[in-house]
Amino acid sequence: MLPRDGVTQLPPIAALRRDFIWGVSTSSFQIEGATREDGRSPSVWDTRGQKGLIANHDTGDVACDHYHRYREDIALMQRLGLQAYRFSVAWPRVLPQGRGLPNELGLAFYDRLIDGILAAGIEPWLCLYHWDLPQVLDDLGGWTNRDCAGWFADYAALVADRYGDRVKRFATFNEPSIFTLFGYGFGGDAGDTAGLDLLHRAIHHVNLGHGAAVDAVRERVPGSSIGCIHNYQLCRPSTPGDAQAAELCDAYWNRAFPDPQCLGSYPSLIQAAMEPHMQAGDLARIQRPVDWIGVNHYGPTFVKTVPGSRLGFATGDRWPDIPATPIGWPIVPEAFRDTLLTVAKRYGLPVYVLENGLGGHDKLDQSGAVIDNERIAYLHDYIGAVNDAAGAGADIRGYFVWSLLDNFEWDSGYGVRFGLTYVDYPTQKRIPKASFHWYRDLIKAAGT
Ligand code: IFM
Repeated sequence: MLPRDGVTQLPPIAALRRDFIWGVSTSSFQIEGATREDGRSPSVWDTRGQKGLIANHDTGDVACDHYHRYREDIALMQRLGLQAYRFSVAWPRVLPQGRGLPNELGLAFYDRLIDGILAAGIEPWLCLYHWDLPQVLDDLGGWTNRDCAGWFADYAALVADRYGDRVKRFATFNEPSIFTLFGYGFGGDAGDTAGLDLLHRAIHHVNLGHGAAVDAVRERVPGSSIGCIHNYQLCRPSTPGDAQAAELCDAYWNRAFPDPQCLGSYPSLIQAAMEPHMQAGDLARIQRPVDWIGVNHYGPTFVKTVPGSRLGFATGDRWPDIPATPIGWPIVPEAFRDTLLTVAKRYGLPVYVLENGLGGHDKLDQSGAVIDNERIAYLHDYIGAVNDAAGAGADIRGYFVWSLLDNFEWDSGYGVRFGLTYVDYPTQKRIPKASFHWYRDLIKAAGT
């Protein structure tokens, strides 16, 4: 690790391709706000907020007000010198009933956004689903309902038809294992077969939705480049006795989606559990040709056995002496290198790192600046790990920081900040942090 103060050095990047892409990622619900404007309907995350389930009773109602301030945010991207920007479309904004009649006002927002991104010389990467399922569809069972795969494909077709003249990079899902595991997996008791059933149904239907959306986009967008974005963290047992739990966690967390999507089979540890939900031909429906695999990575997942729980495992303590971010996520750059090598070898696809970053509790100092050296040190070491993996033969083609802005960090609300840019929520003022300038310098030095 680099010293924690006054970090200015850039990481080694000599092993990266000459056409390596530098970007940042965001998602609709986390930044847009305007949740009740222009015909948008509630998503499951609006419902969670209304139920008071988010820390500090936060909601996504305003978030970063990106819906109104997107021009300012594109100017930030330009200042960074980005080559690419990943955002997601809010399904409930463009299809308020989840299916059926499109909402022109919602569609027009993404026209303006995409046109602005392109005018800034930045390539738009469009993710179809970053967790904001329309509530109306959840009321029908959401991903536990097999029909949801078809609803998703129809939504993908609408998006591809509308933006495919300008957008060529499409991701189907962001981190399917996270929203299924945290939505249906963790919690509950052993013997809760109904709960487990919902998890397995959701996993399978998301996979079916992926395959159908790949076809829908491919058919409509000539020259499209399509993938799915996986949260892939090597699973480590918290203690030697947790080895089996770590293996099972790996099957659910890391492999339940890319294995069927890219290799045509479920991991052997969960195969039997998936079978009751599968119909003849499903694996072929899921394994549609993709162009790349997206990896989001933060640190290894430590796993403990939890006897009596629904899955039998949960996230556990990290090993002693492993440093952590301010929100307690382990910092192990070598595990990132190993993850990238594992993914590149296992799936044989070009890899894009589509999220990586550090969450903290950044504050303005007396001069009104945010000197986030800890984030810079983290990014330095993790980008160094990308370089190491590339040097060891992994075909890695791009790296996107999570995130452009501080934003709505799901159940943690606004209390956790991942941005290169500080957002002063009461005024919505954007203040580039030290890491913003550091990343800009890196992109400049890379000169791709
Ligand atoms: O904020 C999230 C993002 O939405 C998905 N990946 C992890 C990030 C940090 O928790």
